[in-house]
Formats: sequence, structure tokens, C-alpha cells
Amino acid sequence: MTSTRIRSLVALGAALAVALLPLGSGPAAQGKTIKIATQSPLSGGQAALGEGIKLGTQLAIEKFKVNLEKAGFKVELVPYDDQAKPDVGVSNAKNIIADKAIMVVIGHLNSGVAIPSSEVYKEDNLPMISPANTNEKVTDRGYPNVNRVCGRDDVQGPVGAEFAAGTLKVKTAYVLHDKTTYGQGVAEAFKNDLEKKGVKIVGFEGTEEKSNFDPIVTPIKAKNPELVYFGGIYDQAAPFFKQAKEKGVKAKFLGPDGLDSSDFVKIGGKAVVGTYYTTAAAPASSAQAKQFGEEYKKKFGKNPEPYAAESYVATAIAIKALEEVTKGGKAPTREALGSAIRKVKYNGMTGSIEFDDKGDPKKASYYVMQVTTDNPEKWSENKEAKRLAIAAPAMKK
Ligand code: ABU
Repeated sequence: MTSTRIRSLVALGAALAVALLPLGSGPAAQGKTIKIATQSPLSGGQAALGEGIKLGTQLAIEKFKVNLEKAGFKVELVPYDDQAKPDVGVSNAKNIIADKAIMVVIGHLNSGVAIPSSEVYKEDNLPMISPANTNEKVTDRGYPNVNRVCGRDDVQGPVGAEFAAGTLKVKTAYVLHDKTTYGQGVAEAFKNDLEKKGVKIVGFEGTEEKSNFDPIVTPIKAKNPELVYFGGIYDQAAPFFKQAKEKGVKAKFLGPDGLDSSDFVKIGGKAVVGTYYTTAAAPASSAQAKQFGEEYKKKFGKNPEPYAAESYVATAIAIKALEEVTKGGKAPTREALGSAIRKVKYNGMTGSIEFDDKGDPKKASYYVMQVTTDNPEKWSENKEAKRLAIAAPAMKK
């Protein structure tokens, strides 16, 4: 056989191989792995919510990766444990941007971790879609790679204040926070709005205490407020409210979405039944959320924690955008994916989502809930007292 004939046969073989690829695939796609990272606390006191972020993402990848696989890509989840610590989140973020197969991060749980970590993602235009970070600074920096599918604390705080003053009709409140970007931020937003509504703030302080709240509870008891608000997360809020109740504080209890976890009652027990909380996580009552809950329980043997559904939605949006930028089997770039994510119009479990120019959903839902049972298995049955859809505030100049 002449060398010309051999070259022709090789060329024909290559052409046939390309022709046999699935529709839409191209040489760039073959064997390429697209990694989707999560960053959330997978260890420590906030692991219940952090694991939900990982598992919600996992479920969405398994459900929606089919088109990317048909195009020749492998799609993989790479979960990172940020331990709810800013320095760990940043260190993980450096490893994440170094892995060029990682195209998007779904995370974090804690705004105080998301904000510095996303400074690192920004260095390489790596898109992040947060399912749960509510502090306004997450998106108010106006970064093109940073998005969230949930609401914001400069709305959530006032939603809580309106409920406290308008519905509970309290006249006095004591406001405590955990000194984090999130906890202090939402507590200030709540307090400022409550004051405007004429409610007297009899105390405002921050604490990092996790177990012995005696020195805090004693003065609160002496001031006898009608409401005690805790801006922080359930692992700290639950023991605080439990001890306050057991030591005779008669106030109503209220907090933000950091309380929204079945671990709140696992830790606080009967003492925290009746507590009110605002949240930006959709309660598991809609038909689609119920179906998600069933699929999640079947796969993982447990109920989804709040923000697992939002993680699923964030991942579905990321995959929709990945399909767009890999059309024709093109290898995706982080920058192209970031632009495509901003353009996605998504309609699913938590409603319709379209991002504004800073990465907030144009409209987000906020809920006021009340804890109805100390059974963690029944967290999804908590009573919905109020539901509001509110437009994202414009970018602050
Ligand atoms: N929004 C709930 C989780 C706390 C945070 O945003 O930091």
C-alpha cells in the first residue's frame, strides 16, 4: 500500500470517528471533564446545612448532566469543606481556581466565607452561584462572576422587623448577634428598621459564646423585652434560646434564616418550639419541592435541609449555561460561562429566576416561619406565617 493511500485511509477513519460522535459533540468535548465544585461546611456545627448544599448539587448534577454527557463531556462533583471559616474557604478557593477543570462553584453557606473566597474566584473569572448567602456585600461588589439564587439581608432584616412590629406588635426588643459578617449585618438591618417603626431596642450586642450564655441571659431577663432576636446560625442560636427560656426569659424569640435547619430543634428541643424565623429558603410545601424532597430522601436517606433545594436550582442554572457555552462540543471557558449564567432564565422548583446586573435574582421570596415541633424529622412542617416576593434593591453607589 502506498503512503498516499495509507494517509487517505487514516483521514477517512478520523472523519468517520467524528461523524459517529453524538450530535453536538466535537473533538474538544471528547473525554473532557467538567467539574462543578461545592464549598460549604461539611464538618463542625453547621454541617447539616453545608451537607445539604453538597447533596442538593449532587442530585442536580445527576439529573441534568445528560446533555453534557451526550456532547462528550464527563461531569463531576468536587465537594470542598470550608468549615464555615473564611481562611479555609480562601485556601480551598486557591486550589479550586488552580484546577482548570472546575468551571463553577456552588456555595457557600456563610457570607463571611463567600465574600473573601469569591475575591479569589474573581482572579480567574470563575463563576460562583450561591444558594444561601444573604449578606448584601456578596453581590453589591458588582462582580460579574458572583451570583446568588436567594434573597438579601437588607430585605430579610426589615421583613423580620415588619413582622415583629406589625404582626407580633412588640414594643421592646433585645438584639443579639454572632459578630460575623452575616449575623451582625442582618441584626443591624433588623434593628434599624425596628427602631424606625417605633420599637425600643433595650440591648444590642455581639457574642461568640457557643455554650454558656448565663452572662448574656441574666441582663436580658432583667430588661424583660417582649422580643429577643438572634442574628446568627442555629448551632449558636439554639443553645442561647434554650438557656434563655430555661432561665425564665418570657420574650418571643425571632431570628433570620441562620435558624432554618432541623438541627435548631435537635439542639434546642422543646424550649425553642414557637420560635419565629425569617428565611429566604423555600419551604418544602410546593408540589415541585415535595418531589425534590422525595427524590432526595430516596437517594440520601434523609430529608433535605433548607437551601438544599436552592443548591439544586443553582446547579440546574449552571448546567443550563454550560450547555449554552459548549454548543457544538466547544470546550467551555470560565469567562464565557460567567456571562452565560447571567443570561439564564430559569423556571423551576423555587420559582422563576433571572439575575440582575449585580447577580441578585430580580425578585426573591422571603418567608416568616414558626417552629411547630421539636421533632427534627418534621422541620418541613413548620408553619408559614407570611410569604413575600420582593425585588432586589438596586446596586448601592
Ligand atoms: N443566609 C444563611 C446563611 C448565613 C449567611 O449568609 O452567612
